[in-house]
Amino acid sequence: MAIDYSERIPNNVDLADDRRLHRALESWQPKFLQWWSDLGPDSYQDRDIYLRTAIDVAQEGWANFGYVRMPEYRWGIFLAEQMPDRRIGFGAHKGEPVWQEVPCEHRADLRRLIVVQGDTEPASVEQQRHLCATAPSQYDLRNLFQVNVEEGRHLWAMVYLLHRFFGRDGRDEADAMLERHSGDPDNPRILGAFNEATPDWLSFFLFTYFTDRDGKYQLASLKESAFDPLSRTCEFMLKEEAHHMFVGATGIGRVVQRAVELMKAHDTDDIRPYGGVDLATLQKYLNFHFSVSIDLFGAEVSTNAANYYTQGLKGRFQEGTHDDEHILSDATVTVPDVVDGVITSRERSALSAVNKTLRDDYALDCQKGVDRWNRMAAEVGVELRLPNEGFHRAVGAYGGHRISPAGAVISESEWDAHVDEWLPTDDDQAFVGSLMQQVTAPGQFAGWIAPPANGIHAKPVDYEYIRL
Ligand code: BYC
Ligand code: FE
Ligand code: FE
Repeated sequence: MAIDYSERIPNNVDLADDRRLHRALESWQPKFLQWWSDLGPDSYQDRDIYLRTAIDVAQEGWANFGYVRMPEYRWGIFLAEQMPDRRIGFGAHKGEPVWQEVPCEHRADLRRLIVVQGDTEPASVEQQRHLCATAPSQYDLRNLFQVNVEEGRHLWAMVYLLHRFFGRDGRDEADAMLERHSGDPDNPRILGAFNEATPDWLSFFLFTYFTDRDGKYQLASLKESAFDPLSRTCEFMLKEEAHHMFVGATGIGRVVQRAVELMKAHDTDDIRPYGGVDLATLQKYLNFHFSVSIDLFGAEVSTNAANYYTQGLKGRFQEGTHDDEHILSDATVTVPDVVDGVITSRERSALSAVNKTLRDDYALDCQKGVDRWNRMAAEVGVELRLPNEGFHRAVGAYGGHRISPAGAVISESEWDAHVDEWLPTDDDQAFVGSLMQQVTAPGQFAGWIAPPANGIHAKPVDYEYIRL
């Protein structure tokens, strides 16, 4: 279904036919724009940027590329096509028709899931606000802005659901999305990783690789929802999400490529004097981002998650591909436990452990990119690794324990003695910060990162992605 761009709020949900909803969203729109101007990218707002805008929700040809100024980006409401006769795929209501309205008894839980999801979207824009001052190239700067406008659109996606289906509470929640702020001590974002700083581009690439990938897995689980409008909106969000993870995967790949080139040219691991990110430092950054991202999956054993599953609100990753009854009535899985200073495991019902199952799927996906980077790193005899899943954790079974990247339970004093080898130190961050010099001439790249193999949308790498 094509999207009507003559509307002030582009949409494919017949907004014009619902006067009240239309008015409510039109009164939220200026608050969003004010937020974007206050806490979105802190410069370049008046520049023409070569951006992709969704114009259709079809499989092919859904996006249009052209120059837009960010405040004029057409943020809108796009749901994937409704599937005729779609049935609930799991849980106690399996086989029943999906819901087009919110059943009373599931209202609180659905609202909570939508609010948690929605909260992450503007949080990431806030976290990335200052990066536009230190971009390694015009190509990268454009990608940052693409990610930012789409995260803004993802907020719109959740705000639509709140306004359309949750009445006054929903409108209040939509307002609160613009009132909590990343890292605000008084009114922080809901989930941990979204209150961390993204101070430099190395962090940005790791964030889009690891944290946007949590987005992929959470959205994919919500796409299974019995609440059809949520399912359809997540399906379309996932399409946009692919590019965010591409930015991360190729960004880190280019950092590794440059590091390997410098290591070979100078025959040393210590490439800092030559302006490269040494792979030991990259490993520490990776340790940090992986650990805070796996915290986003919640506790391994969660009654919340079990209830969401049984009620049909949130499924597993690609629920349809699981070869079982989709009820999880007597299946068990092993979950980790830390007992007397060792990591052990115990059997738990698969139903109570759906968070852990999703996290395992996620970790396997994370490993794929690491393997790809390692093909380059192998040329210089280096191997990057995901740290043990217990390393540097705050949530779930590992929370409150000290665990090394290799998976040993250690004491507080051992932790203190080694933490500087495992997580970025102030010095590491200062060094990475010192590399972050703005490069904006088309086709030019900062020395710490290799150019990409291809430009955006079949344009050359030295294309004028931003009219300066
Ligand atoms: N930080 O029962 P549990 C994205 C809370 S990213 C702080 O295990 P549950 C994006 C939890 O809320 C995708 N608090 O939790 C990426 C609960 O609180 P209550 C975002 C945490 O509910 C990049 C309590 O601890 N989407 O889209 O099973 C850029 C007990 O925990 C954390 C979603 O998250 C934490 N890390 O699972 C832009 C999907 N973890 O109830 C965008 C929606 C847990 O005791 N959310 N808590 O007050 C969910 O499905 C679930 O809420 C969670 C947590 C998976 C997050
Ligand atoms: Fe998003
Ligand atoms: Fe994203």
